[in-house]
Amino acid sequence: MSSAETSNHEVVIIGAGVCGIYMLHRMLDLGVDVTVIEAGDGPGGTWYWNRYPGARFDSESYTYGYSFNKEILKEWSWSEHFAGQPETLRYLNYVTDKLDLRKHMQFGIRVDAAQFDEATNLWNVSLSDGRTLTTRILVTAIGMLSAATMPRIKGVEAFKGQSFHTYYWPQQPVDLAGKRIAVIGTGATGVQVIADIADKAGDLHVFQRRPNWCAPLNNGPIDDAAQAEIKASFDAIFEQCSKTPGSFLHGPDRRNLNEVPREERLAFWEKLYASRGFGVWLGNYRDVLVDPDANAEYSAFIADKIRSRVKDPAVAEKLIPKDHGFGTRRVPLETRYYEAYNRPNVHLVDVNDSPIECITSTGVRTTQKEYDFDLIIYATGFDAITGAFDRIDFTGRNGAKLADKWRDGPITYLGLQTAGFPNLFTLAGPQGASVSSNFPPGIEASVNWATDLIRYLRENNIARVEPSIEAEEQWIEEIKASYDGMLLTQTKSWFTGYNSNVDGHDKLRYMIYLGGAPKYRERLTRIAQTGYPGFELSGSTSKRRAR
Ligand code: NA7
Repeated sequence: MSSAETSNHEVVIIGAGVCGIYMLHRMLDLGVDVTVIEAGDGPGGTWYWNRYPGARFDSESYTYGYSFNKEILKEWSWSEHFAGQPETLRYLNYVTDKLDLRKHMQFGIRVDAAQFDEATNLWNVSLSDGRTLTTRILVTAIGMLSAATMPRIKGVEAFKGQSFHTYYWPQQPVDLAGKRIAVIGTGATGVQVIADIADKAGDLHVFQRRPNWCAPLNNGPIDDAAQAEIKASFDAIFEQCSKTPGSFLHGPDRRNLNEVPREERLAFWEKLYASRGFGVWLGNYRDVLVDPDANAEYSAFIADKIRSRVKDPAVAEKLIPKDHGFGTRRVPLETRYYEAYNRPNVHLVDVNDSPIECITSTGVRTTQKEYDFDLIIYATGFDAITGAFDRIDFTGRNGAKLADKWRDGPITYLGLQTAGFPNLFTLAGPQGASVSSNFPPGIEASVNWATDLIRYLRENNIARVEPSIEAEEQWIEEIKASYDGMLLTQTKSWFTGYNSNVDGHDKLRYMIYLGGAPKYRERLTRIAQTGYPGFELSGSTSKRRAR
């Protein structure tokens, strides 16, 4: 196809990650003319890009696979309780081929801009290869952590050695053996990288601004007996996930901390600390994430765990967060992270004591010292949830820009649509429940809902759907109410819209729905069953169809 050519579709999906793959499958089932535009050279999204050592998910593997296809559940065998990135990427490629989706995906192409044409009720989608697509429905499946952010440190370009953000870890092997390596950033990503490369690097310097509360992943291989049990229990596994607020296997203990005798709760916490996955965060007494005293007591328990694992008491104290309580930011799950600091080749640099002045051609200069490195790894996070939207120039009705509308924080209805941008489905975007839950179950609910609405539009020859301003206002109030009392709203993190490397992201933003996945799903079902209240359905496609 020549670069100036335009092709028409009924649905265009941006992104071939976990969400885009499932949405494509549902659209093909519906008999829709659909194409997927993907920036990577293959499917996988998050799992295509994040190839850094140690990358793996913190959801139990068997809850991370799609639940919708029994044959896939039977055929695919996860090798570990928490699979690493290469395995997850293989899985997503396997699903893509199993469902024969690849031929509907266009790789290595970015969507630069999308403009809604009110005369035709179509979106014009401008691609990085110069082509334009037109489509009635535009679906974003662009990832919530896909807009990587580099630190605002002078001299990043000056470094002559190898350096990259973890999101852009090269596809070719990176030689770490014996190398002098810097890692900047100690979020969930930094923690995974550090733990994984500590015994490979010659010298590893970790530049830490704020420590996080980390806890053991307690990963392990899945043996044949466990595999058979998992495969026989998928109904129960997904049923359990459907009941918990975050769609994980782990839901809160319904008691408050003080209702349980101290010895019993200490024994319970020991059990949580030794158990797999997010139980240590999400399986706790219900008041730990809302009551400052309960949170302080649990944080003290975890702090002691860190002290017991790090030999140098001064280093241990540096690794214990003092500015926020356990679980009020995303809890990195780790494998021997704290033990890495017991190695003679691993050094913690607290940038609060010695701020980084600049990156030099040979390394990093702090106010106290100059370091030489062969490799600098930036584990500095993402312009989370809305960053990927800001990188596409969306223009809705009356020339309105999405970036302007969302400048001070996202505004949506249900996290699925936004007024003024008809037929734009923001799956896995801000203010839905998928961003605050185990991702695949979260997106399955949103994709199924969007599919039902698209079917409804087609069956009724309706040209346009968008939420009313009133529905949006009401949803924002609900989102705000869901933040009420949550300790995480008092902490700066990507959950609450903070990023020191992005202009304007220095105050609380209402990025995610915190009311829990079951309540959110109920809401979606009710709206679909009652004719989509809060949405304005207008225009007719019947003439177009009759032609
Ligand atoms: P995060 O959790 O946002 O972590 C980014 C880290 O980078 C964090 O420790 C930041 O410190 C640090 N950072 C950012 N800028 C700087 C500068 N300028 N100097 C020093 N340190 C800096 O991103 P991740 O990729 O780790 O995790 C994102 C999600 O991916 C994760 O939650 C999982 O769901 C998967 P700060 O804490 O802001 O002081």
